[in-house]
Amino acid sequence: MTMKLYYCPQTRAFTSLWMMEEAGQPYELVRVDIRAPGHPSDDYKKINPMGKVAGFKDGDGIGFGETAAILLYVADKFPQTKLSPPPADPRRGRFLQWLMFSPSTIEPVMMEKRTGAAPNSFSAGWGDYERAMAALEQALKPGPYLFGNDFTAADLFIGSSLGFGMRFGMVDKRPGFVEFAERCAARPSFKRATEIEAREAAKK
Ligand SMILES: N[C@@H](CCC(=O)N[C@@H](CS)C(=O)NCC(=O)O)C(=O)O
Repeated sequence: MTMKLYYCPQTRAFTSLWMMEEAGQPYELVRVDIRAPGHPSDDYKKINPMGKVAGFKDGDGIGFGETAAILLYVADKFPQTKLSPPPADPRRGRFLQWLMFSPSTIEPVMMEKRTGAAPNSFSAGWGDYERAMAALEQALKPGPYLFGNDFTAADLFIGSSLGFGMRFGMVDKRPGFVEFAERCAARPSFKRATEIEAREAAKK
């Protein structure tokens, strides 16, 4: 039952690649060229109905996309990795909240910052940039990770999003964000994923 990660270098699929390296379980990397004419193909849309990367398929299971879903699937499938608090754990709900925070809130506020769109904190699901960043900064303060010493998939996703956002000027380099992103990126799994990414990018 091979796990397949549908991946394209230099995209958001890096977060899922990092997760696979962090989980340390066998998987196959399947290249998807998002810039190829004809992408997304009907075949690929059977994996991820949106046609985006990353995509994921576990053996004969139904394919799916969305980074948060991939991270949660892998973390729950391998409880020994302790990358997700189990369902009965009192931290589970808060873990899920932070796991969803990148797509639900960080991404929209980064776009708000980049485009200069007028915020409407009360009505917009993501609030606004200042509100979201203040909540995140507060949550990261006790450290070293969101749940103390326990590194979870939520740290990985937020570390990845903050690293990306700060690199491209869509997130301010607040000291707490810089330290957190660096701490996450110091993990051996990040180094392995970065090496795979460099190798894959060179094949283009
Ligand atoms: N919410 C999605 C976003 C995925 C996404 O936007 N992927 C981009 C690359 S960074 C993509 O596949 N673009 C090509 C396309 O839209 O066809 C996730 O987190 O997985």
